[in-house]
Amino acid sequence: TARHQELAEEAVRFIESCYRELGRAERQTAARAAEVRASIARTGTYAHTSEELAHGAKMAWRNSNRCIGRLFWETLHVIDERGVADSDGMAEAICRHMAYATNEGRVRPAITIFAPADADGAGPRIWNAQLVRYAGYEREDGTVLGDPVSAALTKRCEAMGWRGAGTAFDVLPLILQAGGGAPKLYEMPRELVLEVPLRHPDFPAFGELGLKWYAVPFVSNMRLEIGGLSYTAAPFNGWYMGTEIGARNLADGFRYNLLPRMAELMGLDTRSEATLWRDKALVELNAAVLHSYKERGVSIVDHHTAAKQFARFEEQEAQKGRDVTGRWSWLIPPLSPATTHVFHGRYDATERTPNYFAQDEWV
Ligand code: HEM
Ligand code: NRG
Repeated sequence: TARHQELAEEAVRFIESCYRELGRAERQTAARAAEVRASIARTGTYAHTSEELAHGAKMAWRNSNRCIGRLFWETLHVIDERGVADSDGMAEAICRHMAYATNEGRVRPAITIFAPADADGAGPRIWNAQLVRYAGYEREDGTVLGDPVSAALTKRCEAMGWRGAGTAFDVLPLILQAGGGAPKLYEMPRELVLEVPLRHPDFPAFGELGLKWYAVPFVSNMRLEIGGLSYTAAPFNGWYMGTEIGARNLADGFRYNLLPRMAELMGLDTRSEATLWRDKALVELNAAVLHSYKERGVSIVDHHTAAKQFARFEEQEAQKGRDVTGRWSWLIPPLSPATTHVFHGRYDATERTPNYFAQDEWV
C-alpha cells in the first residue's frame, strides 16, 4: 500500500544515515535495508534494533531546532522500555529514569522510550507535559494558585480523584496510558522529586517568599519520530538553562508573575516603566535562580555559557560536514538576547528527521 511504501522509504533513509554515522560497512547497511523492507511488506511495520533506537534518539536531539543545548547530543543515555506492556510498568520505568537522571543534582541527560504507535497511530501516552510540574488551581475569580500552565491538567487530575495540598508548588500526579489502555493516575513518589529553594545572595527578603523550583525538566508529551516510526511516549531530560525558570516560568504574567513582587522587595520605583524596574527585577530573579541551583549542587547553565556551547556545536557540526538547522526565535535566550552570538546569526529552520514533535493533548 501507499503507506507501506512511504514508511519503507523513511525507514531506509534512516537506516542509511544511521549506519553511515555509525561507520557500518556498505554491505551491512544494504542487508539491514532489505530486511526492513521485507518486514514492512510482510507485517506493515518494522522494529528498530537497540543501536538504531539509541542513535536515532540522539539524532533527534541533534535535529531539535529549538534547543540551544545540543552540543551534548552524543551523551544522551537511552533507556529502551519498549517491552513495557501496561501503565504500572510505565510508572516504574519513569521512576527509574527520574532517579538515574536526577543523580542527586548532577543531572544526566536521558530518554526512556516506550513502545511505538501502531499502524493506526495509537500508542502509549503520558498526559503530563513534563513528569514534574506544579498544579494550578483556578479560583472563583479566575485567578490561579500555583502554575497557571497546569490549570487544565490539574482539573483532570481532580476529576480522576486526586486532591492536592493546595500550595503554589504541589507536584502533580502522572496520568499514564499504555497502548490501548485507559488512562491511570499515579501519585509522584516525593523522594524522586529534587527541588531547589530559591534565595538571593543580596536580598534576604527574596528567600522569605518561600519560592522553589524543581531540579530537572523532563519533557514528556513529545513524539519521537525515527525512520517513520512514532514513539508517542518518550520522556527526555537534560538540565535547565536558568532563563527558562527566571525569565519565563517565574516571570511571565501568565505564569508565576513575580516581577512586581521582586521589584517591591528590591525597593524599585514601579510608577514609571522608564525606570526599567521590570528589567532590573528580571536580572536579579535570574541571578537568584542560578545562585540557588549552584548552591544546592544542582546542574544548571546560564544563557551566556549555553550560547557558547551552542557555538561549539555549530563548529563541530560544520567539521562533520552537516548543516545545523535552528529556530532563531526559540534559540535566542529571553534575557539579554543580543549579548549572545545566536541573536546576530541566521538559522535555517528546515525540520529534519529523526526529531521530537508536538502531538495532540489527551487522546
Ligand atoms: C528546547 C536547553 C537538553 C530537546 C530547549 C530550550 C532550551 C533548551 C533553553 C527552549 C525551551 C523553551 O523555551 O521552552 C537545553 C539544555 C539541555 C537540553 C540546557 C541540557 C542538556 C535536551 C535534551 C533533549 C532536548 C536531552 C532531547 C533529547 C529539546 C526539544 C526542545 C528543546 C525537543 C523544544 C521543546 C518544545 O518545542 O517545547 N532546550 N536542552 N533538549 N530541547 Fe533542549
Ligand atoms: N522551558 C521548559 C522546559 C523545556 C525544555 N528545556 C530543557 N530541556 N532544558 C521549562 O520547564 O521551563 N531539557 O531536556 O533539558
